[in-house]
Amino acid sequence: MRVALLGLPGSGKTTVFNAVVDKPVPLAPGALQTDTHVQVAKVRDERLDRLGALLKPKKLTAAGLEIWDPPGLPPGSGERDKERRIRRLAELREADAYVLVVRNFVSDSYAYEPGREQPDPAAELGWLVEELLTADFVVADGRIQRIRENLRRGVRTQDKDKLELAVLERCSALLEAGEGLASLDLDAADEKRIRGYQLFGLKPFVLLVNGPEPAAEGLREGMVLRPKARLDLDAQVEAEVQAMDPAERPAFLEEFGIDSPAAQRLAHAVYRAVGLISFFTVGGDEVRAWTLRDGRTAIDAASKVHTDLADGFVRAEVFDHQELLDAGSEKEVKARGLMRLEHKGYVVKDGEVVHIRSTK
Ligand SMILES: Nc1nc2c(ncn2[C@@H]2O[C@H](COP(=O)(O)OP(=O)(O)OP(=O)(O)O)[C@@H](O)[C@H]2O)c(=O)[nH]1
Ligand SMILES: [Mg+2]
Repeated sequence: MRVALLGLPGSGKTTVFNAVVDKPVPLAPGALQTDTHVQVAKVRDERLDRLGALLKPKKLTAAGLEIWDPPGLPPGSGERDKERRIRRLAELREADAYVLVVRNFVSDSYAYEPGREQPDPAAELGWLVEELLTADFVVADGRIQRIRENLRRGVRTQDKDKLELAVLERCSALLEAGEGLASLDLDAADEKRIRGYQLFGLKPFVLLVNGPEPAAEGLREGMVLRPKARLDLDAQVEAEVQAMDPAERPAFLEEFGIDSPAAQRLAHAVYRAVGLISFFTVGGDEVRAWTLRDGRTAIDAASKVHTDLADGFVRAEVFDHQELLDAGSEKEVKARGLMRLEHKGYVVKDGEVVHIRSTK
């Protein structure tokens, strides 16, 4: 699961990044970030800890979210630099989900726009949404023009092209009207027709208001991307806590009145926005948690673990992790008749232990 942080320069993306990953990157205030930082943030899961305590494997591996921290998106007005802005966004389309970071703290590092020390999260959000949807419009519209041209020339793929064109025209009409694509109710076939364009408007979003206060009136406007989760985070404080020795963190979190660390809250928000669940594998040496989209099947779970497992898939042995904790061992789960043999199409549930029987 690749999660990209998006926001204006100075909104605190790198600070958020440092609050959720294990190896902080240096902040260079005033300097323009040029590269995208990428690290995997571990998803804390008490169920995994309990399985580890029972089975004492050599290795206990948490599920991970790959977090991208790209350079900020400076607001460009209208046509200015449009090409360049759209190209920059193209690389970010590969992410599976986005966290929109808006600044809600006073800052003087807004070098690109003097006099903007006071936060205006609603304006930042509105600008970001417009930028993303404009880029989507350009992609959809470009493709529409090309298909129309192809149809006029009478290419052989007419039927397929016409179906794709119909979906793209629905998208572009919504985008042109300044609406997002969240209301676009695509069936599976139509979704597949335009999946390759990776439109931002069809992806899951989390809204992160970064600052000491939750605040933010007017955030409802410019919400056409319909973030499915919202986080209020003081990234600066959270990054400081994350830089401490893990044993010291809980006391500081309590002092700051923070219920659970940023990494955990961010992971929850992303899980909710995307619709993710966790399943577990328990081998001799390793007990491990994995993420899976809700509604996905045993064969999808198998290919997460290893493509070979999916290729040689025979059956999945499935039981709930709690049944293992209660029984004390896999053998006892089996003896109690709780281990089920499931087919490829079995929909994996949150918290299940899945063992793939495979010919490979
Ligand atoms: N007071 C306060 N300052 C913050 C907070 N988050 C970030 N900052 C400060 O704001 C400045 C910019 O933070 P960064 O995390 O580098 O912002 P960014 O979004 O990564 O910026 P670019 O990479 O240039 O796009 C730094 O000086 C941070 O210390 C916060 O929650 N509160
Ligand atoms: Mg940064």
